[in-house]
Amino acid sequence: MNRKDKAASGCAACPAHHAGHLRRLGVDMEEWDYVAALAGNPNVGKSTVFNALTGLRQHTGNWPGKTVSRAEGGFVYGGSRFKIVDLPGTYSLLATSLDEEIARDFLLFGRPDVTVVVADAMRLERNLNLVLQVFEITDRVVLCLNLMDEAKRHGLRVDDRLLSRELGVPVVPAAARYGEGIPRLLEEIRAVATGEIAPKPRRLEKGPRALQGAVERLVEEIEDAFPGLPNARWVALRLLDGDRTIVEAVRKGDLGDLTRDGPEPAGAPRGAEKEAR
Ligand SMILES: Nc1nc2c(ncn2[C@@H]2O[C@H](COP(=O)(O)OP(=O)(O)O)[C@@H](O)[C@H]2O)c(=O)[nH]1
Ligand SMILES: [Mg+2]
Repeated sequence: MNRKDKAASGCAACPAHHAGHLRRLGVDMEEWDYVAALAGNPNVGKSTVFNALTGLRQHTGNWPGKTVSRAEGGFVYGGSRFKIVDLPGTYSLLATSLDEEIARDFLLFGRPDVTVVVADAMRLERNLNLVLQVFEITDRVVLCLNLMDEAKRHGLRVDDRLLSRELGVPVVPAAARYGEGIPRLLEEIRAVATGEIAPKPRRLEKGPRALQGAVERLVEEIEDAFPGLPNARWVALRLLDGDRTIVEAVRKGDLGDLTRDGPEPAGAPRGAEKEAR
């Protein structure tokens, strides 16, 4: 579908209009205002969404120090430059595989301004597992409900508005292969990244009081030991759960190094030129 045609028929207030102002930067991305991460199960159309947003070319390389390949690219939208990082496809963020570890560490320590979780509308229940895990790490989530064409073809209807209310984050139905939903996805990415929209993702219950107390005590200790570390609460929960890599990182004292191990070069101009909200 041609974006310009769509834009011409839309009004200035609707997402299709803004899509007309999408400028794909492909690999030509040296500075950015916002970082967007793309997460999702394998084979849900993540790369298709990525390509629709950035143009066909993507910069691929390996994650620092790891052999798993990584793609990043960029686009300009609504007057801001976005860098978008395609995370390895995973079913969970429990870090039982290298892919999961990379995806998790980027969300935790790379601190993207917005995380787009791409989900398969045909297999929503299975996909929601990852969605809920991402909610534990960050508020700034947009859910892209992809493969809607397939879902429709199989007579499956998804009430995206109800889903959005239940989950507490924007939900964008899409058929990325045909460019459907991309204009609205761009708009939600912008709104969440800039803070114009503040999603309130549904979290799992806090658990029993004893657990809450233990988490609070641990958070204090973690923050003392690793000043400035984001997501100390999440780290505390993983420690209580006996997460091997996190336990090891705390023991060795290099938990903070996970941040530097992320895909962004030190001193990158992240957020340096953020627009007024
Ligand atoms: N029918 C349909 N197929 C899609 C859509 N989006 C992606 N695909 C196809 O799904 C397959 C997996 O897509 P890909 O982007 O590689 O998924 P990834 O593994 O999540 O990166 C490819 O054959 C895509 O062409 C969509 O919206 N509708
Ligand atoms: Mg892919």
